[in-house]
Amino acid sequence: PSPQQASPSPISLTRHLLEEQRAGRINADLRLLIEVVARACKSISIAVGKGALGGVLGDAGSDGAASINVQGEAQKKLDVLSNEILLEANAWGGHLAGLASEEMDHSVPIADMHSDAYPRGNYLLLFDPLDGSSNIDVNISVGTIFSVLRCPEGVTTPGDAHFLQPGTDQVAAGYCTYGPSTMLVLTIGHGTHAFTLDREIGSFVLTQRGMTIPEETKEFAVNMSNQRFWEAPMQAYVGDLLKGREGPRGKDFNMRWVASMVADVHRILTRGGIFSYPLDSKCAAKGGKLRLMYEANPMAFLVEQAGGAASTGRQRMLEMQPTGLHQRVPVFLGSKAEVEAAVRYHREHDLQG
Ligand code: P6P
Repeated sequence: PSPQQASPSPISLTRHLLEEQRAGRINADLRLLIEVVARACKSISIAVGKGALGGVLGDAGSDGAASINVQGEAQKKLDVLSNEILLEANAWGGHLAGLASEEMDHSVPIADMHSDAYPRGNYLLLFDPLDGSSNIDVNISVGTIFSVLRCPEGVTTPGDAHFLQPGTDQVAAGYCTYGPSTMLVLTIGHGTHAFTLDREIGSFVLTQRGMTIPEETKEFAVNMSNQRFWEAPMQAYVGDLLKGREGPRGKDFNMRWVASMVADVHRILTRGGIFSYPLDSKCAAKGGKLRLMYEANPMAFLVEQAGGAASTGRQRMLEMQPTGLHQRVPVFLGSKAEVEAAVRYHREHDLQG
């Protein structure tokens, strides 16, 4: 076909980000930071994809002693490897002032990571390097989740407190899901877009511009084995879902639970649904199970940019004022009308006192 008729060439992540920069929606520093994170995710994808052949399955730690992270969870070798890949990739990029990880007790100022030979940037990067890693050993999809905040003016060596900004302050957020295909899903505040890794050329290619979550759904995602530990409003909400069309919701629901947040959220961004990890009596003392800064907030940004909603059950997730780097929160996110229904059960319960 003539050049005019040639099928449009695939849009790489690099080209997409350059177009966003030309449109004034992103600056060069943030564009380059996202490229660095995407490159690190490609390396993690390769490590995850090797499975048992890579010698990186199983628990981290040496001579039988488990390695326990700040969450009190046994680290997998791939948790540690993924964290190291992200640290190394970002140490010299020059776009960051500091970074924080689920796998590290405290945040790390870039200044501490290398000499002043490299320029520091104005961004703070937070990430869960390999979420759902307990699924690695059974070959179920896992993912990397990241969030980008601005470093406060005049702060050259940020500490943990400088990261404690509400989700509405995020300038970018995304995840990379290592599934049948490796996909990067990203927002910079102008829609949520999906890129699929083309392994032959080693580039992420735009495969879904403007992901949109259907307002209504018939699919919910929750770990039902916790039902007896839930608060009353959650018991009532799910109890009514399970009554199906004969119940007050007037329709039958299906259930999915991968127990890998990135996989569950990707399904919801793709076809709708509601994801919930509510308070239960086992995790209530800690505030919930999932972490606010590098799981709930980036996912909430992506979901809202795709027309969905994200709540703690009692307030908009992105408006939560963080009090701790590894703070946990209850999470309801996905199809807007369904999240609003779940919030209604909580509001009505709380009003009854
Ligand atoms: P449960 C994985 O460990 C994780 O942090 C999320 O990815 C996932 O949604 C959740 O915990 C699964 O929790 O209690 O069902 O194993």
